[in-house]
Amino acid sequence: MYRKTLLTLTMILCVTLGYTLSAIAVELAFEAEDADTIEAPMVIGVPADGAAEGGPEPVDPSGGKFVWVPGPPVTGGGGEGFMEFVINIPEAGTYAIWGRVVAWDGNSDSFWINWLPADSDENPQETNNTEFRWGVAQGNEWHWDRINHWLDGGTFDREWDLPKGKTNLIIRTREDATMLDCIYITDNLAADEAEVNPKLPSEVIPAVEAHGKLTTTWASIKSTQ
Ligand SMILES: [Ca+2]
Ligand SMILES: [Ca+2]
Repeated sequence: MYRKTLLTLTMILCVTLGYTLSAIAVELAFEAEDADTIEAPMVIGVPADGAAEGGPEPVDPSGGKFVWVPGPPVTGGGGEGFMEFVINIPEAGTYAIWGRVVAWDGNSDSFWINWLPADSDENPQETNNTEFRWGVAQGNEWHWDRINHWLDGGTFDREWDLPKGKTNLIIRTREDATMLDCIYITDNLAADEAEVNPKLPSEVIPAVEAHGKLTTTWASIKSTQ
C-alpha cells in the first residue's frame, strides 16, 4: 500500500514536472553551417580561414564551423549571399533570436534578417530597409548577441509573432567577414543574456526527445511494480 502510494506520487510528480518544463520556454538551436540553403559568396568556414584573410582566428566554433563571406573587412563590401533556415515552430508565440557571432570591426558587424511569415519577404540587400538590419556586437571571440533592429534612430531588440508550423529565417550578408556560428531561438524575451542563457545546438534537447525521456521514466517506474 505504501509503495503504491509512493508510486502514484512519483507519477504525479513526473507528469507535473513534464508540464512545468514545457511551460518554461520553447527553445531551438541550429548550427549556421546546417542552414537549409547557403548561397555564395556566403560559405561555410573554419577558424583558420579567418587568419588566412588577415583577421583573428576565432577558435572553437560550435560544431567546428561557421558561416560568413570570406574577406578582410572592407568598406563597400558585402551585399551578396544569404543563408536560409526552414524552422518548424512548435507553438504559436512571440520569439527572439540570439546569434553566436564574431565581428572584427565596424566594417564586419552586420547582417540583414527576415523571418517569414512575421516579416515581409522584401530583400533588404536591394531596399536597404533598416527594419531588417542587425547591428552585430563586435568582438574577435565567439559571443552571443540578440538580433536587433539597427535603425537610424537607435538599436532595439527584435521579436517576432509567429504561428505554429513552418517558418523561413533568411540571414543575408550586409558586410563581408561577419561570422555566424549558430543561432538560439527562444520565447524568453528577456534582454539580459544571463537570464536567457542562450545554448548551443548540442545543449538543446529536442522536444520529441524530451518527451521520449519522460516516457522512459514512466516505463522504468512501472517495471519496479
Ligand atoms: Ca558596420
Ligand atoms: Ca557552428
